[in-house]
Amino acid sequence: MERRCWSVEAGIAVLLLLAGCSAPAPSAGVADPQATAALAPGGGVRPRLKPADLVGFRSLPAYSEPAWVSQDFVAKGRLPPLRDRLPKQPLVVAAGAMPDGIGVHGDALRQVTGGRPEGWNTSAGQSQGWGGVDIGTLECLTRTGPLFLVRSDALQPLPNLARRWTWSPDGHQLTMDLVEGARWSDGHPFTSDDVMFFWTDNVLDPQVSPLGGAGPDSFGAGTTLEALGPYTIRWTFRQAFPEDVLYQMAYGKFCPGPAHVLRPQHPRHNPRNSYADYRNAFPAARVNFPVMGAWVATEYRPDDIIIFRRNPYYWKVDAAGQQLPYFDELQYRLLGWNDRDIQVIAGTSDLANVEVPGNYVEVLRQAAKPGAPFRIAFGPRGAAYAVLMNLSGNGWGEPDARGQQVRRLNRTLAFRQAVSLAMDRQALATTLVKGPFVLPYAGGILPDTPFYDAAATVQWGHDAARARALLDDAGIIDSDGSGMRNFPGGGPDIEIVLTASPDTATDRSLAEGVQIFAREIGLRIILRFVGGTQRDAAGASGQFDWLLSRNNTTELITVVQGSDALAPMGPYTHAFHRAGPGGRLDLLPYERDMVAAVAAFQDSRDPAVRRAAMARYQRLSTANANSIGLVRFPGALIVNRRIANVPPATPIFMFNWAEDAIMRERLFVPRARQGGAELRPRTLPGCFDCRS
Ligand code: BQZ
Repeated sequence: MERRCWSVEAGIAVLLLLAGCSAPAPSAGVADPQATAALAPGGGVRPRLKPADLVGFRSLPAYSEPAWVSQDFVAKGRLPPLRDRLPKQPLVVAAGAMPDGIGVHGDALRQVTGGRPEGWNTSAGQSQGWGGVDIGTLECLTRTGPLFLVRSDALQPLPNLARRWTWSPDGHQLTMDLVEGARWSDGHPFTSDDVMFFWTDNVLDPQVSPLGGAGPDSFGAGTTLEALGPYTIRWTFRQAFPEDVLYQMAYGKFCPGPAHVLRPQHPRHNPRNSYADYRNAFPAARVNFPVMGAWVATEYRPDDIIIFRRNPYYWKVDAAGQQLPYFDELQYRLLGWNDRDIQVIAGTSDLANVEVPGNYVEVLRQAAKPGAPFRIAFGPRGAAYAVLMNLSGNGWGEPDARGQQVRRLNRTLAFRQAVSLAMDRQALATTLVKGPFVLPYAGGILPDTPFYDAAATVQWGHDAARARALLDDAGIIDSDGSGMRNFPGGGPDIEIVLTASPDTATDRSLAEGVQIFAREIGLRIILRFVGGTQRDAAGASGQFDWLLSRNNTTELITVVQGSDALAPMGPYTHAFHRAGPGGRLDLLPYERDMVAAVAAFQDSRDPAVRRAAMARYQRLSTANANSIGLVRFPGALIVNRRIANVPPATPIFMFNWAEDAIMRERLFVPRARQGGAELRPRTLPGCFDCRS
């Protein structure tokens, strides 16, 4: 799958060249990562690896850890020897895929997030503050972030907590072997009990909604899961060979939490607790919460910082047997999203996804300065904004009378088409940043995916006059002379609430732009700005008329991962059309056809059939203005130049965010450049529940 990064962005390349920051000169000791990857013509990365070139499982003759761990902990009997902390066959991160080769232990990876941790119980939906915080602590059955490096003919999720899997001859059962001997960061064994607790008491429990939105239908309607032993699980599917389900078992959807800590708080096992008690039982202040990830939160200062220290039981090593991660410490300063870019520019942070177009020119200008502490690489246009109209007509989100009238409009084809025609996407793009970064977005799957079909994509363009005519013909008129259109049947002036996040300039500017262009066709839009998790909650519970949404999930850019979110495949899977209180989905005819197209895609293993199914989906989605696409743009990863092993031109978002795609456990700082960044040197996580 050739990823088109730069050719289209010739303009950007020109700008980069103008800014003279195509590839800042590498500093001593750090190989120029650009030089170590086969670049596709026109820049970007030519995926040339197979999954086995990235990770594998085997035992090695010898293992090693940072010397201070052996001296201060193992030698003093405070920790078992490394070999007893590792699985029989640990996950080995292959050297061949390490741009700068085998690394060295030490130092701190410094990051910033604009989010705030709610707590550690992601199984019950708590966010850890985004920005890659949870990606650093969670591990999932499979892994997909690094797949941007994998050849399309070898594309499949990487093994992770599930180290291998086999399909039954009829394809209705998938047996998975878990990593035998892996342990949580408190030393407790990881087994199928953790997987089954996550499945039974979280994914399947209607009172729990795990972070990432996994639900009973996320793995195919009617799917069951059982444990065959402490290290073997078996899935049973109605459909034969639903191979894409392996993508669903990666980050966001199947990252089990520690059952030995969570179960005692779950109402099914502790009747004294309510579901709210269960969700909130592990606030951010309760540090040392057991994880399977590379780092454990050991210190939390609200609105200031979360300090993480290396997980002494981390079950991954490099090809030389060094226990990963290389970094002994991970720091997350709790600031604003804009600070994330600024801190990397200033050299006081190491990594950021530059995703606010308004910052691009300044970041490029800074990157071009001689001695700039960071390097920059733009990826494909994986970010896109759209207006999602709530399409439920039977009560999802319990709308009031006005809200119900808005739903009726949203479910009217002419109304959606008119709103789409009213949007001047080029003007919206230019308000975000001048230059060729931001392009109009038609809605549907993104042009940078291999399943994109331009001929099947209906571009609505900008035509306010035609939009007004469509509304007039549909009887959506100004019936009281107020100058604004009224709800049909002589109702009051139409008022529609657009829910958006105040977190970035992009969200604010696009929301205001939508309001202006809607007014031009006589529609009054009221803006409601609600922050990160609140906005996510409004979205998940259907309490919105219209939602301004950035594609934070992978289905529009990969299709294979999260395809269940492309259309309302189940009563509770879709972002803007879920079942009402009765549990029934009131699909519109074109939605039923979209569901059929996605099902045809999921059910087939034939590339031609899958491409045709996606073309049908794309035509239905864009012709019916299923979502009102606005703009799409590339993001850029900026990395401090002291950091080694970052693959060149890593997309900030594709199969997962860059924080996963770059495999942070294998990032390192060459010995000669280490020093002084750690806040809690030579310390390890403490016990979680010292009281018990
Ligand atoms: C990346 C990401 C890692 C969530 C979040 C945030 C939440 C959404 C989305 C992105 C942030 C960063 O995105 O913007 O660059 O670091 O965290 O998780 O937007 O509000 O709910 O889906 O991932």
